[in-house]
Amino acid sequence: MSRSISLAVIPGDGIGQEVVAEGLKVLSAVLPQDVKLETKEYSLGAKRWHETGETLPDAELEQLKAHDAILLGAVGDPSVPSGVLERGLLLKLRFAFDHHVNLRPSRLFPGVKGPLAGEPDIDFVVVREGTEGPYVGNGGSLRTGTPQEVATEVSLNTAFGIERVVRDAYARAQARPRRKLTLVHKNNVLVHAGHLWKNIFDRVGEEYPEVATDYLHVDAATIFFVTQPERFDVIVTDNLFGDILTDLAAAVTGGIGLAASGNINPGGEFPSMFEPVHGSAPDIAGQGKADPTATVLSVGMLLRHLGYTAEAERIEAAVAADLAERSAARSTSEIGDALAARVAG
Ligand code: GGG
Repeated sequence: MSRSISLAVIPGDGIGQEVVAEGLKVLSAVLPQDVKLETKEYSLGAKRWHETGETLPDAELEQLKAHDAILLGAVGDPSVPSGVLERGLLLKLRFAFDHHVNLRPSRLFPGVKGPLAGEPDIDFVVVREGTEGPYVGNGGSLRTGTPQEVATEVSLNTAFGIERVVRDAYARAQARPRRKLTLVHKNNVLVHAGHLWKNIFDRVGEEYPEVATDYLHVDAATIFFVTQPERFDVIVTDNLFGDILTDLAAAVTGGIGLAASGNINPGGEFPSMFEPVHGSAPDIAGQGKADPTATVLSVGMLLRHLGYTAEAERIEAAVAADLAERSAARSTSEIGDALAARVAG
């Protein structure tokens, strides 16, 4: 039986171009001969916006729907007003394709020197809600440009949206050896949204008696990420808290250059999208300094999502081996070459 993958590629801005090239290199190297890989690159991001004023036209959104998955690099550029590309491209994709499960694994690979003493055993996954919270764009400003200016950014939390991501997180926790799920919110202050999250978390938990649960306020969670990261297994949280916590998680597991993510549409109605957690890093763009490992691990997540489990495991093993042996600084393409050689060999 011949198999095929139709992949949409959005390198985007800054280092996105460089790291995606390495991700594709490793993808081509890991796929068996009988798998036909078809990629289509979409030229979206700062350059396109400057040329046409477009961020993600509906026609391209429609074309993207036809792919099995999307690989995205990074979005954002200092020459474009803040928010134009993030909202008009990255969030538009997440919302249009109902990527309500934003999956962000964090693991301290053996040999990686993180900032924490004693090389703690860090291996957890943050299930970040991806389509609600304060990211929905429900806000505006009044009396703009005057000393009396008022701005609102209202957090949207629906029972439907919370329940589906909480259910996803329970299922993931149930499937992992430690079977532990932590809800992170701030329900002592954000009482309306926080209690809705907690009530749903507790109710759904009754269906998962084997999953041990706990609750942390987000500020306490930041402390435990640094002082006791090994206590976490699966974390479920809202869009904003998840965005911030996963950067902290990256910092304690070797840096943002190693942090992979998947924007999952669990029902498969739309293509899921995989991207490094990091942004476009314009300060180092074009210099071959970016670490492509986060993108390569995101390619691994993509393959796992599409059912190529053995290939995903080969990528994870190649990254683990590469990280364990790292000594001298290498360029973006040297790291990509090394990982491609490992997965192929
Ligand atoms: N790699 C994707 C990227 O460029 N992320 C930057 C960003 O603005 N992220 C916001 C978010 O993940 O919600």
